[in-house]
Amino acid sequence: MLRPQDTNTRERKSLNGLWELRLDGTGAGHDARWFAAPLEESVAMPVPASYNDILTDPAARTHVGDAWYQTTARVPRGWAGQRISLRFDSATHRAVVWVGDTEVARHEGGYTPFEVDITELVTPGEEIRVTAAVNNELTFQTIPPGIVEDTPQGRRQRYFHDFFNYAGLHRSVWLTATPRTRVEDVTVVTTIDGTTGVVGYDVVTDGPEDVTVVTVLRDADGVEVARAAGASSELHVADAHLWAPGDGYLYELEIRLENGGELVDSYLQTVGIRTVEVVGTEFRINGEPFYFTGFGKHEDSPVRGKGHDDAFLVHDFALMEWIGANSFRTSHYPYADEVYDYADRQGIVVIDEVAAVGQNMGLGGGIFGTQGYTTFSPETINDKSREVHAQAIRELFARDKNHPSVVLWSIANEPESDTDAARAYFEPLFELARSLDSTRPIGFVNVMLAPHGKCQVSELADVIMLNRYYGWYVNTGDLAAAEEAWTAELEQWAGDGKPIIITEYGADTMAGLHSLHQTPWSEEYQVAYLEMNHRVFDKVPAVVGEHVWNFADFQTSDGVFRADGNKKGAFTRDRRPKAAAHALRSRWTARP
Ligand code: GCB
Repeated sequence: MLRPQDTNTRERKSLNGLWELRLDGTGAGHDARWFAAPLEESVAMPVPASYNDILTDPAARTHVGDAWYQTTARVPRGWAGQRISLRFDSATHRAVVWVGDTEVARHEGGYTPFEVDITELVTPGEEIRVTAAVNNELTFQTIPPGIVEDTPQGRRQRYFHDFFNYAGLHRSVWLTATPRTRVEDVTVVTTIDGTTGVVGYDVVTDGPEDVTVVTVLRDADGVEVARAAGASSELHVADAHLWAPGDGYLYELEIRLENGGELVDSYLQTVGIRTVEVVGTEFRINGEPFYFTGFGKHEDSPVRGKGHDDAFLVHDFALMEWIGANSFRTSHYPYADEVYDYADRQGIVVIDEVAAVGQNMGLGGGIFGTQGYTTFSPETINDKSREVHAQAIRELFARDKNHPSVVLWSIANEPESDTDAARAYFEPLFELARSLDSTRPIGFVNVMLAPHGKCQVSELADVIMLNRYYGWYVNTGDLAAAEEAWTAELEQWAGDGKPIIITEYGADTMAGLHSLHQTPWSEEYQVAYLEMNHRVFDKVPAVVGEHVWNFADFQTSDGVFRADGNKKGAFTRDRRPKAAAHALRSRWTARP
């Protein structure tokens, strides 16, 4: 599925703005056909945004069930004869969509886009009513998993991951017009041959007309540097300007469909020429060893929750540049398309993660302890769950395959991985991921409960990714003991001969809390904790990256161990630096 674009042959219209919203905890709206008329008893709701924190009503914050969104839009009158589609960049966690009275789409998974051809249902120049029933329920058969409990006080959503279950239309909604004969998909793979950049591409077309494919590659100044013909071919760029960390140089590939010299469709694909490979314990980009500095992030901000916001996008990247971060992980789900576009442009490296988080009944909200279920079983996370997980992998890879910033896939965060059942669950998912993309390394993020020697899934991965909290959840306040235990474990992993990225290490810290002593929750402790970790990493050459947990404080579900959310940010939720941010800046900006 291609991105909505304005080109010589394509147009898009944003449906962002104020929609009508009505919450429906009982599912009554389907039977009552709420899609068939203007929504009653509705309130105004911005799109994109999570609906949870916008209003003052506590019922919206903890709502479980459907959230009915509705808007009207006029189809541009100039779109007659075009193929008209409706696209949601995301609907968390699933949606049923109607245009007028007609159901047009159903989509499962809260962080990837879906689109539907509505040409036959609309008349250019006329207004349409668009309704989406967006459901936020998590079960053992969803990604991520959860349980809806019926209590005397009503339905309650439980989940096993440590971030608030924000829901709604978190990203843009579009009407798009393309020619009926059109570019349907493109895959770009780049390699480097000496100083020549090789851009391989594969174009899929659809539609009634007989067309030929012509591709034109232009540099950042718009100067044509290569041209080819055919749906599948290679372009050669002499003295290529490579895409590299810190140097987000992008070419633009125009894919032209032509019929007798006439332009039928034109789609623009940005291209960064770079290679990624794992060699021994090195993670190489363009043949050079790369060391990741940065964070696990969240899409999270006050008021808008997980709603995408360009102001926070640009501000967060500015803070990452200030602090010397060259990379981040999209913990724990695919982020908005705009984030990857901007990472491409800024030369920021991305570990792209599937929303498979919380598949571990030994953990809840970041805390060890049994959740009272068996993780993988016919009654809990089962074959059906794995099929949903597989689809989430397919959709993520299809969406993000052409981003040069994406150098590594993470297919799960902290699943149970020390049992035969876990191994059986993950083996086919690794096979699937490899069949979809042979150009990038593939891994998953290992949890402390499955240390070296116990983890049965790590051997399937190209890169070892470890989340470890020595000095926080274990050896709390005792950094000397933490350092010894952490060093011992890390040295065991180093023996596997693979690159190791520390994908999480962090300590909750209340901004403004100070202490003379090594007191957990103080700003001084966070700094000392990070310094201890860095001493450990610097002793182990196989460590090729450090991602602090987290970039910023973020909202979670309620719990006695969370004070208005998780406080492990180097920045507060409103992006003010804690002492740790200055300490990280000293370390990271001193790197060559
Ligand atoms: C983890 C999880 C992350 C939590 C973090 C914590 O291991 O991957 O989602 O937020 O720990 O702070 O407990």
